[in-house]
Amino acid sequence: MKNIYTKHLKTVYILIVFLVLVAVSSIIILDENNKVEPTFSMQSNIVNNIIPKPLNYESGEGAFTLTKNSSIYVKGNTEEETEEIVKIAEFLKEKLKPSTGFELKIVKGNNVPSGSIYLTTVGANKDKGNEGYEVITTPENVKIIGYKPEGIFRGVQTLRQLLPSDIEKNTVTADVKWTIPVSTIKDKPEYEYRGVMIDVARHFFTVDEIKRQIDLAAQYKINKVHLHLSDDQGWRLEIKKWPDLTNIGGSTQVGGGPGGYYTQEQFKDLVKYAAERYIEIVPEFDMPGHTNAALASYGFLNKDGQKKPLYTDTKVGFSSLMTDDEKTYEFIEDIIREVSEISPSKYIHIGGDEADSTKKEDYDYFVGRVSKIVEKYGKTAIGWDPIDTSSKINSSVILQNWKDSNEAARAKNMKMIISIAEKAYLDMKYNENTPYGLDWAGYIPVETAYKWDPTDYAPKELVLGVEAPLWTETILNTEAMDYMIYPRLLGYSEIGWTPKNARNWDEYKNRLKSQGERMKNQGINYYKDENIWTVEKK
Ligand code: TNX
Repeated sequence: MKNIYTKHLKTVYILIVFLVLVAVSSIIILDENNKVEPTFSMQSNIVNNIIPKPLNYESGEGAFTLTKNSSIYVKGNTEEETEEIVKIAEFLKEKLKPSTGFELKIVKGNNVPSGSIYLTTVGANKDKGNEGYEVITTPENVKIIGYKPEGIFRGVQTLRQLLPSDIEKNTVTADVKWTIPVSTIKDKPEYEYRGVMIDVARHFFTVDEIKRQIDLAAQYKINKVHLHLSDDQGWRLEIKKWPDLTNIGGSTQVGGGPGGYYTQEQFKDLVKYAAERYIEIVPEFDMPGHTNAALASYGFLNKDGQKKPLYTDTKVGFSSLMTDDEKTYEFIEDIIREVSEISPSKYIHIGGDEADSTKKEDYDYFVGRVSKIVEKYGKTAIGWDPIDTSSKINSSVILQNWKDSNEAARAKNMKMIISIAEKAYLDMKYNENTPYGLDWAGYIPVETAYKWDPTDYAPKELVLGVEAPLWTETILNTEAMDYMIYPRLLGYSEIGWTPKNARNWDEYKNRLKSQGERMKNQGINYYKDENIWTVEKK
């Protein structure tokens, strides 16, 4: 009797477990295909899926619904600030339009009716800093408040992620209810410099291709896009005084393709596009090594007065500017002057890496002198290590640390941008099957890319922020670029934004998983890591 009873119990137990499993997996699959209307529990899930993870959030009951009758209200502390916020409202409106089909009205004022979004700096606390914000959602309104418009812009990126992932589709999706869960998010970044670098020298990418990357990175609150504008294989920015830099030096790329360059007008257009997304373009001219494209453009830069042949291979370390010739410094000053006139960034990156054909004492003198030219034009110089080892370099220069060797920078109290190759190089393959990229610094799976902190490499007070560089020796098109950048950039953005003690891989993994649908809707060719997107792998 007792035995039969136990047997029964077991069967019932197994049946229950089975039913629960079926129910759970069907929810997950429906969620993946986005076929179900969000329920409240899934909406609060949305609050928990934001990347980079906000500092603080509380979810409540109910939801705000965006409809075609919603408006975006804006109000700044001054008329000028209001105008700036109007531009952010226009950005938001344009982001919401393709999938909702709504032509949201933008209204100046604070008499916000129910059903509307309100963007404001009025009454914001200074301790939010330039990029901090709050997104306060009630069933009636969504209010984004920042101390500066920049903070509102960062908050707008959070708002996008609070809406169902269909919001990122570029065609009208009529059957979706555009809800935002009731919640209060208070947020601000850990580090002020959160960058991505694109090497447009090894392979050239058009203005539109770079704009697309800027727009995609902005949603994850990246605020610097560093352009590597010159290297052995190409010079990519028009310099009016020295037109052959682009006519000759810009005429090729790795593998011998046609290359290309940005005119100063195009560069200004890029800068403006980035600034509308509160992203600063950081221009780099790599020197004294990595300069063959310049040496091939002008004979006077060479000892024998002869132009070097153009170079389309990938090996490095063979080229050097003449560090003991005044013509070199006049030439560099022309470049710095022209760039500082069209680049509002406070930084100019002067390279300084792998100058294997420059004697150490010449290198030290050269980088010191060039950093002074940068200062003369009101800018701060950034350089790759070993720039910090020059006795002519002090804490007015920023080190971009790509090797784990920053003792000199520490000793001099130099600020650092952490870009350690083994963790942060977007051109490193994910694993042996990755169709693009290099592996000299090892493979960087999505997990490795996430599991580090800048303070593993430098004392916190010296860390300006983090940057993930994409070198493009093997990157020929947007498809490959997307694949290497995404999804790793989401992790880097979070490392720069979210404090170390609030980050955890197991929890991040779930948020990353839910971002897959958004990236897909945006047409990003992201790497679908099997450890994260298991359901899609049927
Ligand atoms: C090293 S990182 C370089 C680049 C290459 C890259 C390839 C650095 C400052 N220099 O010139 O493109 O490796 O991963």
